Amino acid sequence: MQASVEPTSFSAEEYFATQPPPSSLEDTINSVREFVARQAKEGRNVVLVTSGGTTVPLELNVVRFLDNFSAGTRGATSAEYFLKAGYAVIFMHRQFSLQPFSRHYSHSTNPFLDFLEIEPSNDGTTSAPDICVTREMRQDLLEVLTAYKSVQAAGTLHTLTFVTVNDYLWLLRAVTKELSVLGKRAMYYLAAAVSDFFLPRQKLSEHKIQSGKGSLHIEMDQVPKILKPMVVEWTKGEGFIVSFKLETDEKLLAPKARAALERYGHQVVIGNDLNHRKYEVLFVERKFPPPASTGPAPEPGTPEKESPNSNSSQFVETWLRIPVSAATTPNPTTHKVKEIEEEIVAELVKRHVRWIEGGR
Ligand code: 9Z3
Repeated sequence: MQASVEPTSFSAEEYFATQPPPSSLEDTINSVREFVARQAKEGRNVVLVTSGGTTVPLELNVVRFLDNFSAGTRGATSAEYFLKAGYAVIFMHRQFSLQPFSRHYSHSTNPFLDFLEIEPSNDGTTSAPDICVTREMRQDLLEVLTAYKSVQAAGTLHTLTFVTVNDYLWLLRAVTKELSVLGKRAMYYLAAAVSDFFLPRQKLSEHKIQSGKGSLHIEMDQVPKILKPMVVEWTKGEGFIVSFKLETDEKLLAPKARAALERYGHQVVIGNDLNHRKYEVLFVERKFPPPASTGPAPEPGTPEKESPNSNSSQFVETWLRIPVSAATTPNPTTHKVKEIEEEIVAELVKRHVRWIEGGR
């Protein structure tokens, strides 16, 4: 095989045969196996939530890298609502991106030091002063802390970390295979923003790319489309798989989401426009029963365009919206904004129940 010479597009199989796994993969697999076995024994459904953006290093000793946009809000927020709905959650996220519960006190938007105050000891002794939470923040913190502690006590959240797109792909395959033992009771919620391009290990410069030669030209290869093997091989068609489609041109959302669904054969694509993602998303699902396939599956690496067979009458498209004001202005009584993830998760839980019961 010539894959290490000039590969231009990898199948998933070629990718895993030529790119090295992260060094901690074995330990991760063991921890996931144990988590899944415990949840199965305790009768919980499990959802894998992926979250945050992947990087593509340009050098082996990394100084520069390409990044995909995502703060991790969608994934971290959704994970909380899945936990609230009784799911156990495997939260696979980009290192340092937002996490369930602690996301409420992100250092940039709501630094926790700002709602702590020092109370001098008033018992006349020289004992150390106390640290208190300000009155305005007390109720809010109590709610978040209570939910966090109860999830910790129940042991229903398992957190994994990735940085590069290579870490992500290896982890996704390994975790999916472990989770697939639950069959239909497993859900896969793929909210991470994953690079479409990467530099294979064989093409990576070992040391920092030098600037002496003027402009920089890099040719990247296409990341393999892993949804198809995920549906067919890793989960054997049993898992309930939800992917996200991110666009900046809203006109492309529906056709691209339909094309992804048709091409990979999973259950739901949620389309979101970068600038409106906090208050509207588009659910795209196949009508049931699905029409007979009219052609062979495309070759790996084929661009994801709408096929001539694709027509919108094969799909159900539903906009899920919350008022912009509710998503951006805190409610005066609760001091909270409405989060669209609450609605997204509620809709998916209903569909997952139907999926488990053997409906569509
Ligand atoms: C998403 O579309 C997520 O909803 C966002 C969340 C990345 C927009 P934030 O974390 O952002 O709230 O800041 N994720 C999927 C993006 C993606 O890479 N999709 C692939 C594509 O569009 C398909 S799997 O081609």
